[in-house]
Order: sequence, then C-alpha cells, then structure tokens
Amino acid sequence: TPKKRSTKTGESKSKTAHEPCEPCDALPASFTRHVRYGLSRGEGARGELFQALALSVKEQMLDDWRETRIKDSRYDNKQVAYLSLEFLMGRTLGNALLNLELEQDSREALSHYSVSLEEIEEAEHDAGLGNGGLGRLAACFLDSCASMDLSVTGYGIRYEYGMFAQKIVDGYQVERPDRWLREGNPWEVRVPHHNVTVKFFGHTESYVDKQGRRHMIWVDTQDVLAVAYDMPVPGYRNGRVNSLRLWKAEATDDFDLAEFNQGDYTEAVARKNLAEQITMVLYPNDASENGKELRLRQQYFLSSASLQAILKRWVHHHGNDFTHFAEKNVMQLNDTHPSIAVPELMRLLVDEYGLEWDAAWAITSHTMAYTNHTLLPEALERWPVRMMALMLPRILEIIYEINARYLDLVAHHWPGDGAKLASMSIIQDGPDPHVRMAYLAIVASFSVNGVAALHTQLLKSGLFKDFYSLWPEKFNNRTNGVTPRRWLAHCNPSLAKLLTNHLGKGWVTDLSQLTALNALTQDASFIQKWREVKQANKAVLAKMIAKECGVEFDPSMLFDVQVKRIHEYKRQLLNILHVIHLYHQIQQGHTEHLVPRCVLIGGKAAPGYFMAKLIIKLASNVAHMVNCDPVVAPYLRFAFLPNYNVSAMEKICPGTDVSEQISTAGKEASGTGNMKFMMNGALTIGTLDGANIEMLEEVGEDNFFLFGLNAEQVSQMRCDYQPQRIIAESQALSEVMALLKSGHFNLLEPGIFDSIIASIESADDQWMTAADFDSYRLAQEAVAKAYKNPKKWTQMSIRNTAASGRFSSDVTIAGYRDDIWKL
Ligand code: NBG
Repeated sequence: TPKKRSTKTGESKSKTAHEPCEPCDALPASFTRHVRYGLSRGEGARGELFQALALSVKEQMLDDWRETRIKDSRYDNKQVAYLSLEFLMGRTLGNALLNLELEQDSREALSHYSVSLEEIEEAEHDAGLGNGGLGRLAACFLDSCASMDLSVTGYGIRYEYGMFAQKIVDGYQVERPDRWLREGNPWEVRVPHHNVTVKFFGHTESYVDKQGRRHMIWVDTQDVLAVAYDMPVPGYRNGRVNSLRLWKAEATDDFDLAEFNQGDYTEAVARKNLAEQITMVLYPNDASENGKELRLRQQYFLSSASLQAILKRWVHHHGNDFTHFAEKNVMQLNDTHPSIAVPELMRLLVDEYGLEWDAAWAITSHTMAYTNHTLLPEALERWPVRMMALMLPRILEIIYEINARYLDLVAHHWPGDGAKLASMSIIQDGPDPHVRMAYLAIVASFSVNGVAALHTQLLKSGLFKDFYSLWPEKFNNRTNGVTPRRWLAHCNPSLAKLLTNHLGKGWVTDLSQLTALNALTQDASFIQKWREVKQANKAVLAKMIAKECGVEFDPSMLFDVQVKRIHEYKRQLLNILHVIHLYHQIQQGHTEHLVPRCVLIGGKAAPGYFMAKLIIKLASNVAHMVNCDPVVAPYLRFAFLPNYNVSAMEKICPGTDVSEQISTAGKEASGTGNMKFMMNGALTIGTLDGANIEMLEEVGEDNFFLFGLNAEQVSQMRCDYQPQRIIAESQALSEVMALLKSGHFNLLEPGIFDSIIASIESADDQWMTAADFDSYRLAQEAVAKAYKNPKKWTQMSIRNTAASGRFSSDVTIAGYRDDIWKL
C-alpha cells in the first residue's frame, strides 16, 4: 500500500499553487521500480542497488522539500545563507535514513537481495567537498539547522574532484584524484532555471544617466554560467528539508562566439574548458592560504552566484524595494573564503539595482556576519591588488571605496595616527599591495565570531585587537559543536540503543539529557553493558585497521587514536615520539608501568606541505619497526591509517578509548573531532587549547588527562626557548632523540628525518614539541594506570558522554540563531 510521508506536526498540508499530486510509492515499491527501470545489469551489484535506494529515499523527501521551500517563501521568513567554500558532507544515505525514519523500510526493500543495508551504505562514495574541521562544521550546521526547523540554505561549490584520496606507498603519502561523481550523484537535482552568469575580467566604464547621475558599468567581461544543483538536507523527523545549493561552472552559450564566427569552431568549443575549470577541484590546504588565481575565481564565482540567486528571489517577492532586505536576510561567511561577497553585494545593489552607495552599505553591513576559524598567520587570506585589478576590476574599485570611507572612521578614532591607518587599512600598501580579506570581512560585518572561548579571547586581544577596540559590540564567541545525529545516533547504533533504553529518545534532539547518565555510573549492570558496547565497537575498528593497514589491533588493548589533518601545530610528532619512547622502554624490559596499547594515527597532509608529509613517513617507519618486533607485540602496536575521511571517522570514534588532542596551546581554534570522541565515550588526553578547555570544564579534571603549557606560558616561553636544554634534562626525551638520530627507523634511507630532528631541537620551533614531552609522557602514564581499572575507566567514559551535551551543534546553532541571525 502506498504510504505518504508527511510532516510530523499532524496538520494537513495546505493547498498551494501547485496541485497536490498523488502520494508517491512507499519506499520498497519505489526501490523495486528504480532497480527495474534503472538500466541496471540486474545482477544486484552493490553500486547499482545503492543508486536505486538513494533515488527512492530522495523520492520520499521530495514532497517535504517542496513544502519547505513554499513555506519559507510564503511566511516571508528571515533567511540565512551559509556561504562556504567547503561542505564536508561524507555519505548521505545512512544519515538520511535515520532522519527520515526509513531504516526499517530500507531493510524490507533489500530483503530480496542477499546484501545487507550496511553493505549498501558502504557503496556510497563520500562527498569530500572539504578539507577538515571547517568543512565538516558546515555540514554539521546544516543538519542542526534543518533539525531545528530553521530556514538556512548552504551555498557551496560542486567540485568535480573533492578532497584527494590518500595512498601510502613505501611510507610516503601519494595523492590520487577523487572522482566522486563518476557514478553520478543520486541526491542532487539540477535546477537550470536558477542558473545565473558570473562576470570576470573586462574593464569598467562610467556613464551619466538622464537624471545626471553617474554610474559605473563593468563591460567586455568573460562570462561564466553558474549552474545550480540542489542537495536535500532533511531535518530529524520534523518534515523540514533544507537545501544545499552547489554551483557548477559551465561555459555560457556565447562563450567566445567571436572566435566561433571567425571559423575557429573547434578552438572556441575547446576553450569552454577554461570556464569549467573553475569548479574542477577543491584546494587541499587546511588552515593555510592557497594564494592561487583559480582559487580567487572560485571564491568570486560562489559569492556572486549565491548573491545573485538571493537577490533574484527577493526581487521576485518584493520588486526593487530593498528597504527590509537586511531584516530578512543574513549571510554567514564561513571564514574569509567567501568574503568577496561583501563588495559583490555592494556591486549588485549599486550597479545592477540602482541603489545609492549609502543605502547599499547600510544593507550590506547589516547582512554580513563573519566567522573566523584560525589565528595561524599563514591562513590569513590576502589577494594581490594586481590580480584583482585584472580579474575583478569593478570589485577592486568598490573595495577601494569601502576602504576610503572606513579609514575616515579610523582617522577619527585615532587622530593623527598614520601608523594605525596603515596597519588597519584593508589595502596592505607596499611595492606589491594586497587586499586583506579578514579586514574587509570585519569592516562589513555586524558580527565577528570565534569558534571557542579561548580562540575568541585571543582574537580580541591579539589578531583583531584594534578592530575590537573600534567595534567591541561586533565580537562574540560561538563554541563549535557536532551533530549528535551523525556522530552518535547514526555512527554508534549500539550505544544509541543503550542510551535510549535508559533515558528515552529525547537525547537525539536535546543532548543535554545525557547528563542523566551520571546517575547510572554506580549501576554495575549498566557499566557492564557500556563496556560490552565499547568492546564490540573496538572489534569493528580493529577489523577495519586489519584490512586497511595490515596491523592486528587486539580489542583487549587500549585504543589510543589521533585522527585529523597532519599539521605541525597539531603535533602528531609528539605522539610519535611517545610511541618511540614506549618502544624503547619495552625493548629495555621496562614494562611494569605500561598497559598494552594500540596507537592509531590518520590524516592527510596538504600536497605541498613538506614537513607534514615527512611526519607521515616517520609514522609509517616507526610503525614498521614496532609491528615487526615480537618482543614489542604484546605491549604495543602502531598503525597509520590511509585516507582518513568522514566515513572512516564514523567507525573510529565509537571504537576509541583515548582521544589525542595535543596541539600547542593557542593554535587550535576549536577542534571538533575532540567532541565526536567525547560523545562516544572516549577519554581525552589534551592540552589547554581550543574547545578542549570547555570540554575539561564540563567533565572535570578527574575525567580528563591534561598536560602541557597553556597559551600564555607558550607565548612567554617563545621568547627564550631552549629545546636542547630541555632534551638534555629529560632522560626519556634524550633516549628518544638518540634513537631517532641513530637512524634506527630509516636504516635504508639515511638522513631522511634530519629536518624533523632539527625542528625539534631548534629554538625557532613554534610548536614547542620538546617543551611538552615530559608532561605528555606523564599524562600517558596516568592513562595507562587508569585503564588498568576497567570499572573506573568505564565510569569515566560514561561521564564523558554525559558531559558532551554542550557540544551538540544544536547548542551552537541555537547561539547563532538567537544572537547573530535573530531568527
Ligand atoms: C579550523 C580550525 C579548527 C576548527 C575548525 C572549525 C580552518 C581554517 N580552521 O580548530 O583549525 O575546529 O576550523 O571551526 O580550517
């Protein structure tokens, strides 16, 4: 019997301009239809079954998706556009089944095939349209917004190639292209009636209209077509389906028509590639600037296409009256990457819709909100003026105008202070002047936020100090969060079941309810069940590691995990040094303080980041020596997991005992992996950095392994850092360094780790690995000791999950909703 999906509010859907159509088939019937008519080879290949199931799940969403769009425009709701160059969505199927409550139906649909739902889920390719935390945060936010019934649309780029696939060959990272769209993307809908064109190059001209007003026009441009693709974002069982709009660049029909007319037909058609290049590939740098011309083109392409779409929708409902635009629209800029949207909105309002500058500025500066995600100077985007002058001439003029007016304000605030004008100017002067995108974003935004308490504090007192003194009211903190749907309910079904059995279902949308777990920490049978769940999840993880790394992880051992992008500030090196220390201890026969331990490191290095790639090589080589020594095997195993991504994390965090969050204090803006582990009952060994500080506050020092210098101590010690002395004074670290220098881990490749050794010993080592080594080692001893008491350990694990409620992205989004977006 056909079954209609409807909103769970119980109210019948009101009639709309579109006649309500017949309810669609229930999922099993729709699935059968897609298998039968989907031109499959009929062999029940997993890829084909996945496509059929995904298409039928999408079908189940279509009515609610349409209703959501209609509802949002009918009620004239305030709309949020979340502009981001990255949306690290991962797989869609499992999460959609959870949110839409279609898991049972899917199992039923698949019952005629000798394949499980889990196997079908594995056939989906990750949508890896992001690098790491920043992109995954955007994805978590979309889930929370939909689940909290907020009218928020994500705007991003439909990269043909997402985050590269990582292979490890002879211990080295090798990058392989990620053609995630090869088999097609069953979730997306191409919506050509929303296409817009985006201008590049050309030059500007001024003209005077009949009323004697002067205008600028941008002419002789090379236009690129932005083709709209929408992905559904279903809320958790609430009937809302939001959209993620992804833009693809295509050549306009009249692309190089002149050339075509001159008879150079094939040349003209071939040149279409130039346009399509724009959305070809995601830049694989995490927390560092890309600086490439094509990247600026991507940024402008996304910003312009999205704003044009938003303004068109406005004009469709309100005509050319923009009086209430800023009350009804917010653009949240995910880092500076889309901050070129600031001058683009000015251009559209002034040049295309004929507003006066001041009116346009009032709108722009009340619509834009900027989130900063890092203090690292190498990540701060600056674009050469000469590049912008060629590529975006009109945009550059507007930036100069914004800057001139803003500098008047600075001059007023700091009279006679020329140095202040220079240091705060949006244009960094010099022989090769640059546009400072963060300054542009701050000047134009009504809200500037950091992503954890410490990070926001450091923004106000350091990087953006002068801006904070000019506009204190703009600055605010929104500590990051992760969605409990994907990162608990979906990825850890056995723990989710245990939670629901004891607490009811409410935690899925109100994670603060997990605090009720604290009352169960003395319940022996509950503790036993918790342990069983963890052990089963460890077995699943061990299976994956055996398959991917060829290393046996024994679930009775402690699972110690560090997965994240490889970066010196995240200090995977500190972790590896500790593994070397344990290895050395075991070989010396000092095993009394140890607990049998399996250490996992995983993550991608930016392809051009030499030190990060060398750290991967070191991890691989150390792992090889550790794993081939039978004396070591009972105490220590070490693996580097290739191609860490969202779907790998879904297996990793449920099966982890200890989560490594060991960045140099003051460098990790927030971290979000730390929260996923905590939610799944892992204990954290960590520094006072990013959101670790707030996690520690929630769970208490007794349930957290804290070590290392704090941010203030780090900056103090930087003035007189003497790693050689620190090493000499620590027996453990001296032994580790000696072993490393002896070439024990690179017998066949002498000297390859010299630059790592030099960096640890250098007074310029910004990440101060040596400074925290002993403190880290002692904290690891405390971990080992605690793990030897299973009951106590499990109680600590329960307390961590219990305290993780504050790190639901629902809480974060409630903050954005109330304090920034004012929805
Ligand atoms: C990253 C930070 C993380 C933070 C995420 C999400 C960038 C530029 N920043 O600490 O390094 O958790 O953003 O806010 O990728």
